[in-house]
Amino acid sequence: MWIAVTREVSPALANCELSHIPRSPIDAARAGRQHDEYQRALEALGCRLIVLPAEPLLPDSVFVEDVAIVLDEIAVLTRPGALSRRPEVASVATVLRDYRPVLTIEAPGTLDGGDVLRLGRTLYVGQSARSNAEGIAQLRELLAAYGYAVQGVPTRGCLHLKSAVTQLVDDTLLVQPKWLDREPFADFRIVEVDPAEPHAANVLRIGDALVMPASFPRTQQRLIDAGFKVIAVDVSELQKAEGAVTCCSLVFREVG
Ligand code: CIR
Repeated sequence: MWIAVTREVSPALANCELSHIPRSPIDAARAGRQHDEYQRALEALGCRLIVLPAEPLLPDSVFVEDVAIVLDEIAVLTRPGALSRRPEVASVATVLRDYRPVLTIEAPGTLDGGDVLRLGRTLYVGQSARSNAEGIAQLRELLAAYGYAVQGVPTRGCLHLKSAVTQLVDDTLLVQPKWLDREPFADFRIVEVDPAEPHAANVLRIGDALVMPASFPRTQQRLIDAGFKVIAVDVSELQKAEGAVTCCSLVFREVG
């Protein structure tokens, strides 16, 4: 029912891009074991995995979410905001072409998939340091023909829009209120992260389950209390690279 594209952790992970957290030593082998656990969680939730081999020269390449947006009808290859990440796109494109017609964001546009939150037929896109106005305008133009609206959303103090907000269920979002304004999401019910866990807003919804980092027990408890099924995975080494759970996969429906 679901396909999840992932990529093995690069042995060069410690040389990753970092924007909002300090650099600390990263054990790439441990990150790889945690990534395995993450992949097993996705499989247990019914995903068929397509695993790309590690890219020794591309430190951030495990974070495949940033290089494409996959919708039911189409996939859009991004042009990542960080120069070091642009060579990650081609190999993911090769996989996606088997499943969707593929469109591309072109220079001077930049866009990171981590900035794109699809809620129904609207794609909310973070106006972040990674996704520029030209990239967002191109996405709007590409997707209009497929009946999707694209709305830019200001973010502050975080890497991507999905650092600050992800979807829990159709009408409910998990939000870090310090990093974005609620106004664009006024029609949704909001669950806030626990204030002691500022990075906890990034959860990966697969069917009726939520995959989230094990390092946010307070927010996890809030979600359990609200009736959600939560699968917690230890991704601590990937978090040191400013990654979390949505960024490590491209999950989409197997259609046709
Ligand atoms: C970067 O700065 O690009 C990586 N170190 C982390 C990317 C995480 N991506 C995501 O959350 N979508």
